[in-house]
Amino acid sequence: MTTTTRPSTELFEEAKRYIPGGVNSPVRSFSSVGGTPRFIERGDGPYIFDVEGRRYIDYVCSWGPLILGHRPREVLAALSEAMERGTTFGAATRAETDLARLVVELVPGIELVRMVNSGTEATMSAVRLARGFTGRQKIIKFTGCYHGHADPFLVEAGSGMATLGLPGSPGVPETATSATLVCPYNDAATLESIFETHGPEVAAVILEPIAANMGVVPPEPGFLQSVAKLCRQAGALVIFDEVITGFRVALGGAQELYGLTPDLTCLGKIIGGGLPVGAYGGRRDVMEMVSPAGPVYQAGTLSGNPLAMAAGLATLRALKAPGLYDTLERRSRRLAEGLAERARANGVPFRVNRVGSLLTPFFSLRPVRSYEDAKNCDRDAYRVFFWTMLERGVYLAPSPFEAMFVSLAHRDEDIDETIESAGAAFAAVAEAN
Ligand code: KE4
Repeated sequence: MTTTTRPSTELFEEAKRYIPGGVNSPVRSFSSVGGTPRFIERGDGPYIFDVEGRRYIDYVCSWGPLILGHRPREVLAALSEAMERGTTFGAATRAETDLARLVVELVPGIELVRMVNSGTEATMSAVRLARGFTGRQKIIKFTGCYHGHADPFLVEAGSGMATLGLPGSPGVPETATSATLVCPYNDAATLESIFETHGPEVAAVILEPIAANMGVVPPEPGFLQSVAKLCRQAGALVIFDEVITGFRVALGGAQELYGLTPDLTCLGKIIGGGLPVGAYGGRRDVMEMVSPAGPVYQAGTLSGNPLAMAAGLATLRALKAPGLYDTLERRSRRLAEGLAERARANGVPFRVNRVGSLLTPFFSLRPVRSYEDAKNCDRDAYRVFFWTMLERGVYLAPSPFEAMFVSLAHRDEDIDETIESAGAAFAAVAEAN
């Protein structure tokens, strides 16, 4: 293992000479919290270690994929076995069928599934498929939801778009977003009025069944049911973007948790076990429109890559063990309650939105139920909290519009240490106010 003594500050300056903004994905730049991103040398279990050897309890977990923690032994074993046989063939392999069969077994709404290489590829393909299947053009998304960086979604998106305050993006032609209608999340009344005006032209509604790119904002009771009902009445498809929630909030994702089956589901992150995998799947009659079975074209050189399939299979098979989601629930609840207790002890306005091991700390007195609510939270307080936690060895998302992820590698002592550090971080927030 090569260790470098050059600090992150120097590495970041060099990176910026060759990579836009010094990073390969904007949110990693720490632009929302300021300062220099830590260059990470390695990970192990619940920890990551930066190039200067500092250890952090990691709650980013690569933005969700690492539900088993870093370097889980079953994933490393599967990868080294697969690597002995080569890395990629550009041809059909058994591993692709094995992972597809397991996804069909685990995700209620998926009868047929196509592997791609990212969540963005999954969502953009699902929207193309919905348009091809219905013969309609319009899609509806929700403000603050993020579905990756494909053109049709870059309107009032969440995640890095929210972090950077980008209402849209240069380079996205008007023609690409003119068929994208936007509705506030958790606002069934506005959705109904959009359908009243545009219903017969709507191909699909795409949404995160639990929003996690404006921070975590769960669906209000009845909201998902209203989406499904309005779509059914209008002949539009329901697309659940479960790139984050898939295999995270339950083994069958949010659709299992809420007992609501969409027409199409988009997956990413956990399905690849830390390697690049996205997937989209759903009703057989819809998915059979996908090339070469049907006319809707979509392709990818490394889709279903054998190494990525091996990592994904090892991860999903490990998640089938009984009781794991109860463990995640118990530890995550203890973390959320501990954070809230330390905030109260320091008189800091604070709340945690949480579903299972997916949670976001909000510096707000009021409930956070929409993108507007999330944008009104105290971002300066989050910045102070973030840096104090980082200096105390706890690595949170460098943006208030993301989530914390608890993995099965986070033990009780790590949760306790995190809560301890949060006490000092809330004191620093109170001090700064
Ligand atoms: P990717 O193309 O980044 O694999 O997935 C896009 C995507 C689609 N749908 C949802 C609900 C997502 O959260 C994402 C990507 N998530 C962000 C973090 N919130 C990835 C982190 C990043 O952009 O670097």
